[in-house]
This record gives sequence, structure tokens and C-alpha cells, in this order.
Amino acid sequence: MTSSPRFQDLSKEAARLRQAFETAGQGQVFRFWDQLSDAGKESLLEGAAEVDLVEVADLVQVHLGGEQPETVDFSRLQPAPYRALPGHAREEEQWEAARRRGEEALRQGKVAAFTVAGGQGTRLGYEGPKGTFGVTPVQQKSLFQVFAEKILAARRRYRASIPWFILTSHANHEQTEGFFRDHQFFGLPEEDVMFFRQGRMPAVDFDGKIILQSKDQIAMSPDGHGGSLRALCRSGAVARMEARGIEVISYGQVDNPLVQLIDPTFIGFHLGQESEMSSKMLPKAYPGEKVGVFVLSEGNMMVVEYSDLSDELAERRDASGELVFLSGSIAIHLLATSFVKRMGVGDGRGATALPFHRADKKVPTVDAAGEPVKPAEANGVKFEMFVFDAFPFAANPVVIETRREDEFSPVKNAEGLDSPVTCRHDQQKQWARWLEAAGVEVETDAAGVPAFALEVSPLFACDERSFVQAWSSLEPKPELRDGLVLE
Ligand code: UD2
Repeated sequence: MTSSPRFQDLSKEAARLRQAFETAGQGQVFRFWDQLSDAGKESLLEGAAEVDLVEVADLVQVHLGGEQPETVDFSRLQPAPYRALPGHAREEEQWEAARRRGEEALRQGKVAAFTVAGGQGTRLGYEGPKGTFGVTPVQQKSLFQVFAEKILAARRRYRASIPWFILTSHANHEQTEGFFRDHQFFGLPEEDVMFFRQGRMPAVDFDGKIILQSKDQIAMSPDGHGGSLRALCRSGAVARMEARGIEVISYGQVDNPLVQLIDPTFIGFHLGQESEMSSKMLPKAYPGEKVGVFVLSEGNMMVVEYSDLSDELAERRDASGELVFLSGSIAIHLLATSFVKRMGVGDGRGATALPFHRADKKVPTVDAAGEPVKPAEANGVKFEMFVFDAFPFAANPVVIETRREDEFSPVKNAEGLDSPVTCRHDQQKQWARWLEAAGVEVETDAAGVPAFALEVSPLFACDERSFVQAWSSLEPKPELRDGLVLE
């Protein structure tokens, strides 16, 4: 065996890893070793080197060993408190004060943007990183471009740099970076955009044995967006943030172009209450909506994922007929840099405080002869962490309400709910509302979708207030017509 740039001495590394896997009862991973080419051996070792055998053993014991994983006591859950949208003048003033405070932090360069884009986008059925998906109605701008323009607009508005950190996966890292290079980083300084890969976890079978996907590859999958906390630390991103004086990390998912990526009011509330982790909520549209729910468990704020909430709890109503567990999480968070460091470094060995969730899946594998097998039933378990599980560890968590129509229209499915069509409509409805707020009459259908295709770049305006301002100073006013783009 020759040595490779990855492994200084392949044979020595092979011996070390094989021994470690044998000792951990995972020797089956190397069962085709003698049949592998040098490249195959290298590939297997690369996967094996990524596996934390102690972590896997712990997970197997907890999730497959009969030991009951710690769960919340659902019978004692309470709805979590949140700051509702301002209803009267005094509250308006509080929201304004928060806005001014957030703007000050932005001007001082204390805020970074963070997008989790490591998911596989399977439901959308789109080949390629989801962030490269064309989402705007007229120009078909990609999700990444929409976010880039939001950041660019905020940099201009606050005359400050706002670095952008993007979590990728092994599967989409190179393509994601290449896409940004091909588009000259959409006008952002290249040194202010940092890509880093999330970690991976091996899949195990129901006996806890690590599964081979092929003779020379361990079945690995992304460790969930919760893995972003340790990836932020391991990749050096947190160190870079600290060096630049970043105190607040504005977290959003790659699938939601409506997100107010840089929201001074939200930042102001977060800083004002010395929160380590803050979040936005909106009232669920219906009991079964597929969003996590903010709850209090033993006094601690946490999010229970929709799939873990029983129908009875999801549908429970109070005396006024309102859903008791109303407060939906749309995955928009603020994190203190120091909190990410504390959570991401974990116990120093890389072990994280965040729990792993178990998902039973069909994991493609090989049979005893090394022939590929596509299982018809779930044959294994994947482990993922969720970022919102950091809530119970955070001091002074803050949750504020936002408006669905202003902030949430994800692209998740190819058709139907949360699809490219619903998202395009929601973008257009928002721009029609902004035009109307500026005194322009817009012809729309009953649902509020304008009768013509229209597009407003975040560089023109990022909310109703900035739209009305930008529109009023526009001379001459453009004619409302199909394909109108304001940028
Ligand atoms: C997520 C939330 C749900 C609700 C909803 C709002 C979870 C478990 N659920 O549901 O409560 O807030 O969003 O839209 O998060 N990702 C990675 N790496 C991974 C896995 C995911 O970066 O290993 C990213 C992915 O690219 C996407 C985001 O995380 O940006 C959400 O992932 P999802 O599509 O699996 O979450 P979903 O829609 O089930």
C-alpha cells in the first residue's frame, strides 16, 4: 500500500483503525478489506477515521440497547411564553426601541448571518444544492442569491460588514462553493463568505452494527442541523467570529426566501434581554402543521418537533377555542457566539450536549458477497441532532412573534403545500402589499396574488417601510406591467 496525502502512512493508519473497530465490536466494517484496491482501502479508512466509536457505542446503548432515552414528560408540558406583535402604542415603542438597539449592534459589526444548507432536499426532487434552486418569479434568482442580496442590502444600510457562514454537507460542498464563484459571490466580498462542512454519522443496523454502503464505504449521513454548532467550532468559524467581534449569529434555513435574514428588532430584543438563544414564532395555521412547537418543560424553554407531538396535544384547545400549543417554530434563531462555543466544543472530546434523534431508514447496503442491496423495509438507524435542542441550555431565551406573510414561505415539496408555486405567490403577494402601502393600486386575484409577474430585489427594499421610502423617491415611477423588476 502506498501512502496518500490524506494518510501519511496508510498501513499504520489501517492497522490502528482496524484494531479500534475490532475492539468496539465493529470489525465487520473491514470485512472486504482484502478485496479492496488501494483507492478502496483509502476510501474506507477515510470514512472510518470520521467515526467516533465511543459516541456510536453510547448511541447504540441508549437507542437500541433497551435503555430508555431521556424524554420529556409530555403530560406536564406547558405552552412557552412569547412576545406577541405590538398591539398598542406602548408595545410599539418597545419594538421601536429594540429596533434601534439592533441597528446599533449592526452598525458596530457585531452580527453574522448563518445559513444551514447541508440538507439533501430529497422532497423537492431537485438535483443539486437546494440553495441553487431558482425561486423568484421573474428572474428566477436562486435562494442563495436572494439571501446574498439581503445581506448586501443590510451591509449598505448599516455601513458595516456582515460575514456570512454557510453550512454545507459532504455531498454539496464543492458544488455550493463553485456556484458562488461562478456568480462572483453575488457582489459580496469573497473573504466575507465562509463555507464549512457539517459532520457525518454512520448508520447502524438494529443490532447496532455500523452499515457498509458498499465494500469500501461506510453508510454515512449528515449529523443534522444541530451538528452545525460543533461544525462552527471545528471549522474555525467561531474563532473567526470572535476575532471580528461578532456577538450575534443570525440563523436561517436555506429553504425560506422570505426570512428577514438581518432583523434589527429581533436582534435588539435578543441583546436587550441578554439572551443566549432567541427565536421567532408564528401561530400554527392548523393543528397538524409541520413545524416544531415552543413549550416549557420543567420551566425550561424547548421545541418539540411536530412528529413527536401527539395528535391529542397538537389539537388541544383552551376555553376560548385557541390551540394550547399554538406557538410554531419556523427555524429562525439568534445565537450568541459564546453560546455556540460552549455548546459546540462540548466535553472537549467533541461529544456534544445536544441529544441525537433516531430515525429508522432504508439504508442501501451490501450482502455477504458484497453485492448491492436496496432494502424494501427500514434496515437501519440514522442519528441526527436538531439545533433547537440547544434551547434548554440557553440563558434567558427570547421568543418573539412574526407575521407569516412577512417571513415564512419555505420551498420543501415539488408540488402542493410549501412548493415553488406557493412560494412564488407568497413573494408576489408581499410585494403587492408593499405597493399598496405606498399608495399604488394593484390588481390581484382573491388570494392577493398580483395579476402580473412582479419582482422586488432585496437591494431595492427589504420590508414595507423601506419599500415605501424607496418607492417615494423613485422618479419617474415605473409602469406596472408583467415582468416588472425593481432593483
Ligand atoms: C424544519 C423544522 C420544523 C420547522 C420547519 C420550518 C427540524 C427537525 N424541523 O422542518 O420544526 O421549523 O423546518 O420550515 O428542523 N439541514 C442541514 N443539515 C442536516 C439536515 C438539515 O443543514 O443534516 C438544513 C436543511 O438544509 C434545511 C434545514 O436544515 O435548511 C431544515 O431541514 P429539513 O428540511 O429537514 O427540516 P423540516 O422541513 O423537516
